[in-house]
Amino acid sequence: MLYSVFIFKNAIRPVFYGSIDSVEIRTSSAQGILLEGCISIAVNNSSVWNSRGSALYAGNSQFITLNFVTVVGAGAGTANAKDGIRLSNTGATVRGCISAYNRGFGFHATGGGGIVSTYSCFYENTEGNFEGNAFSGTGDIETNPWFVGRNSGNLALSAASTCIDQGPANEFDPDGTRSDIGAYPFNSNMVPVITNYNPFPSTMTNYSWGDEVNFEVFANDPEGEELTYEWWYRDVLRGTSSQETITLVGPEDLQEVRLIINDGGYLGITEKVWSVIELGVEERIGNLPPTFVLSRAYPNPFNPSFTIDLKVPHQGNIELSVFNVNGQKVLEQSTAVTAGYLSMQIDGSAWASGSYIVLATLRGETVQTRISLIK
Ligand SMILES: [Ca+2]
Ligand SMILES: [Ca+2]
Repeated sequence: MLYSVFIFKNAIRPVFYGSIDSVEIRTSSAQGILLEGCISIAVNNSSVWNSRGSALYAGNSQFITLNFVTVVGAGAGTANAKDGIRLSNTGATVRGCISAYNRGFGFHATGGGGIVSTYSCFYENTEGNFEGNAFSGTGDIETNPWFVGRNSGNLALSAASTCIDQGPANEFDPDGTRSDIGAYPFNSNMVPVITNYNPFPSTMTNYSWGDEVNFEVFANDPEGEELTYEWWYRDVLRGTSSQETITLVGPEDLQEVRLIINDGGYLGITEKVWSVIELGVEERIGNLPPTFVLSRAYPNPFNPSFTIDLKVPHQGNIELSVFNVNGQKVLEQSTAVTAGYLSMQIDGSAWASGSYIVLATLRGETVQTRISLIK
């Protein structure tokens, strides 16, 4: 979020011509956008919310164009009347703009000739919507723009907004309808809906490295648009249909398989993520692993005790220790073992909620895992 935009004629590198595109200014301590002594500046698809001064001020400039600009809450944090759009000795075009809930006027022009706004929305400005040489013109409305979150600075239009499809004709609109008034067009495109998926649940706990897993999703689009699919695993695109077989590989103990479903329309994406947690090594019954392995710690989170599964290549003593996140040792024990697979249950009932690191050492080989206690 930007603080403010100031363009002055006496700046070190003056900008007299140009455009300000898609800027969002939130809680500026002065004017949100201040244009002074410019020749020709366009402000496009931009918004100012809760500026302490006027949201958009232009003075002593030849020509300012405001296209699809939303200004809300000017005069925030002050008792002074501050306007949404304030022009002084400046020619201007105002079209497709929203000026609402400002402490002063919605549109206030002094000096120069009359300026007529078009296809714009003015609403709930404390002093009034128009003042001085500012006048309402073709297509203007004075009804509630129904922002998604006026108090949080989310100035997107909600489905109830009267600004939808009321902007200038023959302008770009992302969902292909008539343009909407304001900086943020309403998205009438409904995203794809997932009706079923495999594996279920999407938090996967009982899989091992090397497993081939069949992923599958059933989805449709409310408007019936054709869907495309992208399966991503370990930053690689694995497939583009509604199902994909993916071989899980190590060594991280937390991985994600991510599916992106796209209807091809404006913001028409639904994502689905499978989390692969605490993968064990591949089980091969009858073949002991050549190294000491901690294959699983479960349940995770646990309360009050959990179990670790170990694969032990030779006999010896397992030195087990558990640390909390502050590095303090909360458990230490030594257990004589023989070669094979074994499980050890660990009691954490005396511990505080939090993450713990479990270390097990056998003949100088240390394995570890992380586990959480939630009380
Ligand atoms: Ca529209
Ligand atoms: Ca759709």
